[in-house]
Amino acid sequence: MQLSRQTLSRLPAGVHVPDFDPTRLKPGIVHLGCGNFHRAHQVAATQAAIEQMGHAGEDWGIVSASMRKPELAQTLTAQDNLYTLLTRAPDSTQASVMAAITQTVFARAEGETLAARIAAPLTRIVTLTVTASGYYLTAEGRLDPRSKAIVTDLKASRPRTAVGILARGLELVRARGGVPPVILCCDNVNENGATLRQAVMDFAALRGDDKLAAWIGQNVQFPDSMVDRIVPTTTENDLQDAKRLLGGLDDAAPVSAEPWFRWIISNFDGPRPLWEAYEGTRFVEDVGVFERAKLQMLNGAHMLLAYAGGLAGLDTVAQAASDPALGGLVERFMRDEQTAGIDLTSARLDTYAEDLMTRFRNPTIVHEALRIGRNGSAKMAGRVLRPMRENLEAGRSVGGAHLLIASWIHWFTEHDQGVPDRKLADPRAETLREICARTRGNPQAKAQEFLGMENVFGAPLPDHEAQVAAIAGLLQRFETQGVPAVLEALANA
Ligand code: CS2
Repeated sequence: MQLSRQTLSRLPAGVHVPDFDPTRLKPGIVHLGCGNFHRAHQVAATQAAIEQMGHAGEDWGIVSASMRKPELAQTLTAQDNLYTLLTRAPDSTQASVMAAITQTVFARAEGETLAARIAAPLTRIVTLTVTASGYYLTAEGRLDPRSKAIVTDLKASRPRTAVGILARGLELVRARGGVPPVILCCDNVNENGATLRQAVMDFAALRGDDKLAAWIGQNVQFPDSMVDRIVPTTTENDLQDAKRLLGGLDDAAPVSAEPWFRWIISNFDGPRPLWEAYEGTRFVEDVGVFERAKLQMLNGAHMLLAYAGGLAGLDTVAQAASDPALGGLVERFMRDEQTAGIDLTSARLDTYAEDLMTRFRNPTIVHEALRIGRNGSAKMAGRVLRPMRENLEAGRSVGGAHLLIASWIHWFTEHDQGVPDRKLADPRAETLREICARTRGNPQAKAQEFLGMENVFGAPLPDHEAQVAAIAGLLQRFETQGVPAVLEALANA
């Protein structure tokens, strides 16, 4: 038997079930990017808010759009948009049934309907988790007018990209003379609210509608937010655990997450759910410092764990962070390099670093290197290059950043050499493949060309040639000594 509204009453004690009637929810939120992260983050906080708000909570159901996976929309629809959130601590798992989603749709098929939904008067907030690469930004954080998806969307009558769908939805609001919804970006992007606003304005302007661009700039709120919870892909083990905990009911779409949860949102005007009901949510004046700490220390360290770890055969974050050599290097990188420019006391930075290492090592969270490693070219600028640049300008060492970048490049070298499992999931895969083919056997030229990609690395780094040489040196050592031996040597240096 399947998890559904009908079978909700059969759930065993110990499972957290929604404390409201899901059929009474009206859609006040439209969400773009119905992935696991959304289902373990915004949905959980919205559910807690609905429970806390009584009658008023009924205004905050979520229409959630899957950007890439039609089957996810079907699966969730078949179980009345219910699913299990498995919160996994090292020694226990809590199952909670999530019921705040009222409808799941597939964005590609419904671009125009979705835009109309965004413009509907009931919709007060639009949230997004489409990943950093889903915005098609340059290294400077502007909409990349040369990216294929944007070029296509600009000509299309039905928008498919998040930015295109938002521009169209806001165009409809403006035409109707309505109050625009608040657009709340929940992705790991620097100054994510302001960046998204600019990207949507750029999209409108590129379509030739400068008036719409200006109207968006003046009338639509795009608060910044920092989101933090580690959420891996669903595994066979999750399906089995969900079934066991649900007393034998099948859930085809459970999500696992760590207990840690943070959502820091900059204050905005207008109605909203009482998200603070979910512990870890806070509204503040300025999200900047939290965002930098998270992007640099967590996401930056994740990239090093993913690339260097994956190359060394440590396929999950927990394995990589528990490896004495790599774990030590990552911790050093996080504390010595990735704290650059973060305006927090050293005591707070220390605690955050310590918490992060513990979270990374949580053995019940199976977070794959291959997955975190995706779309590196879109993640490099905000997470790695920004602190690296500041460290170089201040004369501090950047050995961890060199190792991270060299590992990323070596990933593509091994792909070029036909090593299995070195997939090239990246929006700039074609260019990266061409560079590798062109510079085969020449680490110096390869490092030079990679670092020369201005849409990834930005303007030349301080003392650029020295950075290229350091990275080329590592590439050479990877070839001759193998990655594990290089990590070992660096850790003991
Ligand atoms: C990860 C993030 O895949 C990635 O880029 O670094 O998804 C990370 O797990 C979350 O941002 C944690 O909050």
